[in-house]
Amino acid sequence: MDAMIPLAEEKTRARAEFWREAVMAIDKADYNRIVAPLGSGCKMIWERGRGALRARRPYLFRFRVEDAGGQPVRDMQLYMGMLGHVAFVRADRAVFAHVHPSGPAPMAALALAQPENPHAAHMTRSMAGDSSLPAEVSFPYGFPRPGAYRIYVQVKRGGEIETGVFDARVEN
Ligand SMILES: [Cu+2]
Repeated sequence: MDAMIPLAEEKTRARAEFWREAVMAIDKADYNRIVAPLGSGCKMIWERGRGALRARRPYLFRFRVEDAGGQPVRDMQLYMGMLGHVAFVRADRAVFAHVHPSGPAPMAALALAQPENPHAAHMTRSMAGDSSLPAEVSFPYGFPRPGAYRIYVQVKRGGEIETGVFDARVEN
């Protein structure tokens, strides 16, 4: 029984090390990543453009969802009434911003929001397969201060919520 105690401690320590490394791997920021893997071979591309990101400037963050063959996906769905949701989180958690897409809602979204629309049934049927929602979503945002940020972009496709994760270094 006594011999079991150090062994158990050792195992606990090994497990703690493992989790610490796993968390560090996830937490490690990659400021060059503009392609985030999604399910079933699809990917989300951050159309970041060149140039540094600076604090207190307005930006439009654009993300495109492609299938395994590099084509825009055709099965985007509204998620809680939106084409997407994004969270900008500063590494020290001092900033957390939940942002929604800008601009007018796409036509399909408007049609679905009005049940009395005579085309609603038709629209619903067409959305099951080839949705007419765009495979690109953009969000207006300005970082309030410099620092390291992580960007979580959520979209819905084929009934599944998918999240693309990106990192941004914001300069003064
Ligand atoms: Cu939202």
